[in-house]
Amino acid sequence: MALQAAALVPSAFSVPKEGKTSASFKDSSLFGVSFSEHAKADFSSSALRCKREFSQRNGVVRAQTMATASPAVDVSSPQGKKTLRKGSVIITGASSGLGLATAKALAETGKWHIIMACRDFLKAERAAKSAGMAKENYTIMHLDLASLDSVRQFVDTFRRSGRPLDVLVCNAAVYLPTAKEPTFTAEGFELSVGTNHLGHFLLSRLLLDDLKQSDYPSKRLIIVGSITGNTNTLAGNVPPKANLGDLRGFAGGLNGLNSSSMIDGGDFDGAKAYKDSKVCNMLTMQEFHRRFHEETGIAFASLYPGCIATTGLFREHIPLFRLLFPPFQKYITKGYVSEDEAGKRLAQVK
Ligand code: NDP
Ligand code: PMR
Repeated sequence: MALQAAALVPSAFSVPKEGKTSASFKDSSLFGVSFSEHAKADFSSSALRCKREFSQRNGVVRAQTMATASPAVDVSSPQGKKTLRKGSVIITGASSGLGLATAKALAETGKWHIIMACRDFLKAERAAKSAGMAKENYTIMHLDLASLDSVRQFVDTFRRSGRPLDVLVCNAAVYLPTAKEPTFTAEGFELSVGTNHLGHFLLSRLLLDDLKQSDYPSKRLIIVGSITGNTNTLAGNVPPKANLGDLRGFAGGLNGLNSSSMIDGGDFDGAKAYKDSKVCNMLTMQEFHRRFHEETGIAFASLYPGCIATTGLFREHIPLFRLLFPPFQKYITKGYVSEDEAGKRLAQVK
């Protein structure tokens, strides 16, 4: 049965409703497919809990935690009023585009500490500075979503920082529409699905425990989706259309060796791989919400921010596309939004 992206999420922010997904899900795997031993090994939350308990017994974490481990609501303010501590939010891919604009918008409120999870430390530092973000409002931590080891290391580093986690924003992505041949992540998955979906899937799964422990009034996990993955929209019907098929490529490991590099088992198409990865992002939030919302109190959602036609996402596209795409979206589809506006939208739903 073909798994189409139709009617999965509305094109604006929404908390997904339960029970709308037609794919079948199993406990230790996503979409009923065990995608790799690498990923599976770390999905055991009990192992993680052991690790954490171990590191907490070592004074290092405690020492670093002192300043930040205060409860979300502080009742001991001088005026005896209830005050809320700063929220703590991780944003992946905060070194440019939407991620940076969101980080900036949140920093400007003075109510958030932003952990910018980026693959290029220097670029992120420069970006934060040029966005005018005050130093005390952000921390940059290395994360390369194209390596599951890096995802695990990031989670360890984050935990050692002693900061609580109140909101996770999975924003980073790559789009490779002109690639003739597939490229691969460190573990050998096709790069767009590997980065946009599998990297974020592992990150979300590992950080679920941390989010769960947050005492912040609203704890959230947001993934940035895309209208182009929704086949119930005009934009989603521009070929190549997202389609996960019967997941046979996924089942084979997306490695392009003994299996296809595409989820549905077809020939490689970079634009389709991106759209498929966004469908996976949106489905993941629906399924997380169904499985974990009641037990954890975390709100899981995906958001389509509008068409931010000027970002680095289109860096691999042909020059003519990059020239015409912004005016096309501004004046013809009217789907265009600026980076600033999209950042404010995402910051509002954090
Ligand atoms: P950008 O290219 O500006 O931002 C993408 C970010 O992802 C960059 O910071 C990039 O890092 C980071 N990134 C890429 N690969 C990795 C990796 N392996 N590990 C860690 N970080 C990585 O694009 P946008 O701001 O447009 O995209 C942000 C999100 O918005 C994406 O999820 C995209 O799918 C979504 N979106 C965008 C739309 C648009 O019109 N632009 C429309 C709908 C959704 P670096 O700076 O180092 O390259
Ligand atoms: Mg699309 C009718 C509205 C509409 C909207 C809101 C978008 C958003 N697009 C629309 C229509 C069309 N687009 C039409 C009619 C065409 C044919 C001319 C068209 C084409 C097109 C291309 C070639 N559009 C694109 C591409 C891309 O390479 C972009 C893409 O698919 O990236 C994955 C894209 C986009 N159009 C959008 C948005 C938001 C994108 C970027 C999607 C994303 O970043 O996730």
